[in-house]
Amino acid sequence: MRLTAAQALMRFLSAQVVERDGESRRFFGGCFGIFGHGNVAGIGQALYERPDQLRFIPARNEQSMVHAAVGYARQLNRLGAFVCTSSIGPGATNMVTGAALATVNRLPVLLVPGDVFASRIPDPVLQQLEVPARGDVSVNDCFIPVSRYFDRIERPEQVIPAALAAMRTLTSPAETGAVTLAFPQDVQAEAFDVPDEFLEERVWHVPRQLPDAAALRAAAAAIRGARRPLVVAGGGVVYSEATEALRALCEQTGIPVGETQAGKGSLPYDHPSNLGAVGATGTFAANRIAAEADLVIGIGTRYSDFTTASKTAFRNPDVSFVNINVAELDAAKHTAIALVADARATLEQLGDALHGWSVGDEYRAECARLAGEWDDEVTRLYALDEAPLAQSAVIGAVNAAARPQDVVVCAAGSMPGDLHKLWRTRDPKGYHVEYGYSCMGYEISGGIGVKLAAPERDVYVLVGDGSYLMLPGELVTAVEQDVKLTIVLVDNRGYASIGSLSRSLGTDGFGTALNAEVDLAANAASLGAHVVRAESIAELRDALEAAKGGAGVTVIAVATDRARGVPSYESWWDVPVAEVSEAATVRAAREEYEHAKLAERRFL
Ligand SMILES: Cc1ncc(C[n+]2csc(CCOP(=O)(O)OP(=O)(O)O)c2C)c(N)n1
Ligand SMILES: [Mg+2]
Repeated sequence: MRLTAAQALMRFLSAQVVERDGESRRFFGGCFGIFGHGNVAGIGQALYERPDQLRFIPARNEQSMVHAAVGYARQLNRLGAFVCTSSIGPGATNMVTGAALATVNRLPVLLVPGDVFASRIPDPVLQQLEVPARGDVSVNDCFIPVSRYFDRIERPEQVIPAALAAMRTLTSPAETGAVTLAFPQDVQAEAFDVPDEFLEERVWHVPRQLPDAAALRAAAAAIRGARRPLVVAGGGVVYSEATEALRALCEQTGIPVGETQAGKGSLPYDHPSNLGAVGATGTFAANRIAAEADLVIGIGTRYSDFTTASKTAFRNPDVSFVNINVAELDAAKHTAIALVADARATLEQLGDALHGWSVGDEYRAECARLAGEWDDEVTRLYALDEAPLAQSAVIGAVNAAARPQDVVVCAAGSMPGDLHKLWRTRDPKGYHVEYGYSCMGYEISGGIGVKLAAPERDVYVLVGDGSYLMLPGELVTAVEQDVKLTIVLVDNRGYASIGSLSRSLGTDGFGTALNAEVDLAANAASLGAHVVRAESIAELRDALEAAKGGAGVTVIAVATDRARGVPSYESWWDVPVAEVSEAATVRAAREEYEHAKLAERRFL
């Protein structure tokens, strides 16, 4: 069949199916896009001609449309994705941040930026970068380090290998992330004879890789020999749908769990084995157990510096690691016994291998007691309700309003750390904080993606004033597409998180306050949201209740107290302090810093 390269790619993408455990679904939920001269006549034409093939959703900013695609993929445990199409030049480079976010978080998105003429005849086309020493470079080369697969489709028939490689990467649990197919604007519109088989439905099986038998035996022996083991549950537990298997293993063995940001929800918050968040934004329960753990079992975790409290969380001099991860890169971290394998399949096998073994009763009781004490602390922080409002009370009100299956979405500022500690997660897909890239501006668009993936869940977006100002424009997309969102805009007049970090480093919050009279709620209203201003917890509760029954986009604006943050609980984060300074505050902070750094480990 004779099709343009763009038509062939879009037809192919709409026919891709993903299957795991015998359940299959169409892989692409649709295509976000903004047209320009680099894609309007190619991909734009293909989508226009066959609107039934792939749902097209016009966006307002290319970065935020990638965030929406990421939100979608994460909500579906990477068994679904969106295509994002942009023009060349700024439209394309606007997607680079989104690509980095997807790749860092190991979440699939397919980016199709336009590219300059392959023929090179009109060079330089509007928005073309000219590199004196290279004819084959365009701004799209910026995608290379942030993509798990990159190709530039220089001839129409090259669509075939590029599309197949893209799908292989996107559906690979170990390799997934951003895939970029840079598509020169002339090639998009050129035709070629497309083999029928290329356009037929194609099923991509997502495997559950089993661990190496010797590594599994070694891991089981290490666990049997441990007295104070701790599971660190990361995003891989959730993506693999291993939460039930984890619960079964914890109940069988008594091993407690600390959760990373992406792994929060691995166990219900009130499970006696759940110590809550671990690391720099961890609970005292998880951090005390981590400090003395003799064996850390990392499951589906990248061990980011927040998880390890910059390698100070695990202080037992004899601590060792067992890692279960589909990615070899992660499995090998901290000189671990590496099980390069699917989390669920491995937990099931470990359950058998640990038959008859459990931790001591004293350790089990100590963990359950700490988990209970932590929950009391959450209750205390939720109950603070004097004005100006504490952020913890806002979290408490949203948590009380949300049903177990509803989803909270957040990404940057002081809110992610507070949510990590305080959100009571009751469903594995109820907590969605993007903290691999912690990208300000992710929140609203990420929320759109979540809602598109899970229309049956209500989505609560918590966004700071700083994050809101970065990318409010996608509110318009939510309004236009009638995507129901409840957005709580937490206005503390500036970058509270970085302000307190700055004060802790001796620099007095320099450059972090918002010093202009601006009305963000009015801004949200002008973009089509239904806006409510809440000045007390009672008003916030009423607004949340009213939003439940309503449709469309509700923005609830609350002013909070910048000075009243949730403390950190027996943890540390490595942020370097100036070695020399005229300020005594900086010198004091440096002294403390040098002392704290002594606790950093290498796990060799
Ligand atoms: C795109 C981007 N730029 C800068 C940062 C660094 N940063 C992290 S949090 C933050 C401030 C966030 O402000 P706000 O959304 O108001 O939340 P608050 O800290 O006040 O809770 C900044 C600047 C970032 N994470 N992302
Ligand atoms: Mg703020």
